[in-house]
Amino acid sequence: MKAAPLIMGIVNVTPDSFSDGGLFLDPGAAVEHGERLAREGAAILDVGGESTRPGADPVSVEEESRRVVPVVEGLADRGLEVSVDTSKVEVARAALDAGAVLVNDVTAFRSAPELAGLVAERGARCCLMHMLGEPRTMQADPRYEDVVDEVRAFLEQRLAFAVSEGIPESRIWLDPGIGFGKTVEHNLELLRRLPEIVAIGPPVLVGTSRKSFLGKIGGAPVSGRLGGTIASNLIAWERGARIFRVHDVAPIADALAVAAATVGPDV
Ligand code: HH2
Repeated sequence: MKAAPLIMGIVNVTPDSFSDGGLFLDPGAAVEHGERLAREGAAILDVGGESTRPGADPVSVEEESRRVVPVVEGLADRGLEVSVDTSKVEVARAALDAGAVLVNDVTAFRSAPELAGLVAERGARCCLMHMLGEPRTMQADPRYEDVVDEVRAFLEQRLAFAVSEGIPESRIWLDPGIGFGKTVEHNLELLRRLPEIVAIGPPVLVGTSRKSFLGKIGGAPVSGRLGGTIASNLIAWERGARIFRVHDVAPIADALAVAAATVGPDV
């Protein structure tokens, strides 16, 4: 039986995120935004202090912690479930201390393998994502023999690593990493053949929200990609994804409720 769709609302505390950079740099504004997303239907709020867009500049541990920790604390204090979008052990530790329950690492513990031990020790959950290369260069000229086979093999290997470090499989989500070292065709192939990723076992998260492949297909600027975001999330639901990382929670919660009522949870 399929589980119900679960929405992860994005709270970017950064000056340079690709679609909402600078909007929620003030901790109070970020907490208020997260509360709004929760009211709109987000089950978990993903707080990030470093942009992963192509070409983004790296951020120091001190700066990332300064951005993220007060926001994690503010949201957790209000009884909301919080995830921290980081690849750094020190930032993750501070965020877990502040009340985060999940570490969303876009490097799947490759940047800092010891992060897996921390997640295990704290009994936290994690999301392991596929990325080809690193954010600075990942969109230069991504190539695969077969993108789905390679992403699946990577996720299986990272899942095995996480489990070997002591994280129970039941606490792990997997993510094909839409837009991370992928052309438009690679992203579409991953969505089309998502059941092959779902077959690995753990719940699958997808993050298509406002991403550039949607603009390349439909011609929409970042501010006009809600339609493409909805379409891609509904396709992903129908093909087995269970967690949806999005900026615009209300319309996507509504769309997913209709999709789930139509095809699921039993189909
Ligand atoms: N996408 C982004 C950031 N983190 N994490 C997961 N698990 N999956 C994703 O697809 C994903 C992610 C990029 O989106 P955004 O946070 O809006 O932008 P930026 O990285 O520029 O802050």
